[in-house]
Amino acid sequence: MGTHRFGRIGALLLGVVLLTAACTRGDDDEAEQQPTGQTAQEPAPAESLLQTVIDRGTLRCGVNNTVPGFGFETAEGQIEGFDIDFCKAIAAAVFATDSPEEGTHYELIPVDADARFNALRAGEFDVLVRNTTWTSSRDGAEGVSFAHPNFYDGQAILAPENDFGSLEELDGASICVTTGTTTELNLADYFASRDLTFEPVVLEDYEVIFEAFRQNRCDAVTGDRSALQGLLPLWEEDVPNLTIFDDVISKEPLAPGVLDGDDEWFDVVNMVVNGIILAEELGVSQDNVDQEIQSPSDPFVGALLGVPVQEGEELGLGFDPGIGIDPTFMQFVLGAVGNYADIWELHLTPLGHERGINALWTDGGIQYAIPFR
Ligand SMILES: N[C@@H](CCC(=O)N[C@@H](CS)C(=O)NCC(=O)O)C(=O)O
Repeated sequence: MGTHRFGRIGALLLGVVLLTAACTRGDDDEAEQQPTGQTAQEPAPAESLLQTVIDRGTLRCGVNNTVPGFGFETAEGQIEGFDIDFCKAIAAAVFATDSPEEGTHYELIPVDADARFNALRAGEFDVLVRNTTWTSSRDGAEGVSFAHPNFYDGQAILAPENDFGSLEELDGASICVTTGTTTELNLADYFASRDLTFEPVVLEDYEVIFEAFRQNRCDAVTGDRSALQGLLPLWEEDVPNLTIFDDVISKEPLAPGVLDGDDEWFDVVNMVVNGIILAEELGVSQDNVDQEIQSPSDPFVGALLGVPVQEGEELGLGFDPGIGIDPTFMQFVLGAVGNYADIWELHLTPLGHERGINALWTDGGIQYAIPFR
């Protein structure tokens, strides 16, 4: 067991104080405050956000800037990562450009876990692309429509490797967790279901969590495995010999989200995510997209790229799914960020993320895009 600077009682009190001070059930509390039968969603907008974004000329994405690999601010002040590329991809699709530029075609608006759904409802951004788990209450009472998950994640626990041999040994430990997350709720359920106890130390973000962990105010930290894995090398610079247990505490399908009630905008976001995954399956990448545009390998590729390949299509009419943007939108998306494997290799492979269940269904995983047809 880890050493406590304040001891068990201190940690417990801290947990209680923080639980009281913070909006601990976060988005779920907020949803519960709605009168029965009503949802937290704003009235439907007069026009689709698609038109608003086109008129504005800039897409606004709500993002994370503290999770390495997914959305992380570099020393140069640039926010980069896997989720950020999905934001760029949507901008590429909407503005028909294969070089979307920050500040022109898209803006990245960092938002923390607890504020994200209120900010989405308040119209602070057009799409939330921030390691956000699709759950029933977020889909329902919170008024969010989730696109196809761009990353299937699971919750994990990180601790000093010499302190605990297994999750069971964390019985009675203090665990740092971010407020307003599924993580916070799952932790309580997981421990209760195994008759284990723990002392929650509920904090607002990873920066504060790491400080608490470094000062022995919590024995372990829980979060999405994707996030913990990215943070581990950074944290080990200060606290060596950390481990992430293999146990999977929960399912965390992470997906971009938009406000309910705007099918046109939802379709654009959802079809971009699907197109990126389908492109990997069809073998169309950032490297070969130009060649595939000139001469598609097969009709499926032609349909993905909006390029005519069939008899009778000589007049230049390619397949159009009719989602309100140029039917060649995937040409721009692939030119800008590439397919799912391209994005993964750029941002996640260097951090040691294995594809695992995020492999394509054809490779033994569960990533499965709808057909473009
Ligand atoms: N996927 C989970 C967790 C998302 C989340 O916000 N995770 C926290 C930590 S597990 C995070 O990314 N925090 C960023 C930060 O701490 O700055 C959810 O949607 O509730």
